[in-house]
Amino acid sequence: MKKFNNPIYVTKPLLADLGDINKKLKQIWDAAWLTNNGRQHQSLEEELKKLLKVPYLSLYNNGTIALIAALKCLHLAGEVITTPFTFPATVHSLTLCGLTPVFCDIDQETMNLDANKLEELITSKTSGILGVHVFGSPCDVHKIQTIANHFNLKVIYDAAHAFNLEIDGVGIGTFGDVSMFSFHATKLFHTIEGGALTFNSKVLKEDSDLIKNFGIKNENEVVLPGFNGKMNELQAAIGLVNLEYLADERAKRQQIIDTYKSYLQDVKGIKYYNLSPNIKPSLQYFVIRINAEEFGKTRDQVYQALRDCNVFARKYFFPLCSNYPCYQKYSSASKAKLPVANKVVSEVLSLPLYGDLKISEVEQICDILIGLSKNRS
Ligand code: T4K
Repeated sequence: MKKFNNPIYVTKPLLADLGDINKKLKQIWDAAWLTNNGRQHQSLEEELKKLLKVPYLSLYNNGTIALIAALKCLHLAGEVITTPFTFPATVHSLTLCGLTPVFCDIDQETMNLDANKLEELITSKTSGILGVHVFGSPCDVHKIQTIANHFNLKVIYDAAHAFNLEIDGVGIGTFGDVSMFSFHATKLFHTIEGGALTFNSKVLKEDSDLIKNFGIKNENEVVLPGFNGKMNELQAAIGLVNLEYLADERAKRQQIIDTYKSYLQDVKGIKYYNLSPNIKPSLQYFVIRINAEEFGKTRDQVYQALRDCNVFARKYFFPLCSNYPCYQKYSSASKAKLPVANKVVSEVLSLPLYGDLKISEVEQICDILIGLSKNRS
């Protein structure tokens, strides 16, 4: 197997031309306005509203703080049903807001909350459902909403992986009460650190803008307890510049994903999830699932073999949130109640995906994988 001379990471941030960034920096310097809803911030909000096809959007300094703000704006209490198969930020946000996470098992194919298992977890203490469009595969938004309406629950989506995702031409950020997007450096669209909330309700947008600015309404009024969740002008400027690269980055990523798929489609024991044609993909991750019996090697063996070749794939999202020591006390975290999630988390591997990745490098990664499948022990 051919080893790479330099490390290939799971992602590499989009690095815009420094000349373009300097032009934006000059505007910021000229305005002498660095944060607190400046011009760059206002422009980015407008641009993203259009791009994501949402009526209201509020920028944040990172996705986690945005999610915490969303939970606060919705005044949730008691229990919130969520997925164990996600980045720590999702479940920790609930805990940090004094809410009790109730873990629901996931769907075998989409790896999202299994909407068929939600109802049995609803109690008199349940106030909301927090779904994650994991790896940019959308949750069953219609079924979740029907259940939420029936039981009078709020719906929040962690759309950290779902930038630009659309279902039948409808922006993913319009489903549920609030959606959170992450603009971290590792995301296709980024502001280095950053995030946003999207809403259908003007009132929620106003509350969000207050909560991220200490609850300050004007110089004479502080109307609610808030914190500092503001995106600054440099972050917003990076975002505006990066938007100009979005179409090109998406095209390159689509080509990389197509290459992975064409090489791996017939490899026994490797599968990947295909989105249905009515979905515009986020192109954020390319995740394979390894069936150890069919492939002849476990996911961990494949992960190690790739590392030995200088390819740093990631086991997102291992370990499962329900298996963290801080969450084991909850009865919903028991492995017996989450059989699908506990199985899926031992199969997944996120392969390198970023616009700068050369097609020849993708082919080399596929050759390594194919070589592993042939060399069965
Ligand atoms: N909800 C979900 C479902 C999420 O996935 C996330 C974040 C959040 C909520 C929270 O949103 P934020 O508060 O972060 O906005 C990374 C990201 O830091 C994290 O944002 C992301 N999800 C998660 C899936 O991936 P790590 O711990 O894997 O990052 P790290 O530092 O290991 O970076 C991954 C690889 O990227 C490195 O191996 C190399 C490369 N890299 C990374 C950085 C930061 C670079 O080449 N350059 C860089 O500057 O979490």
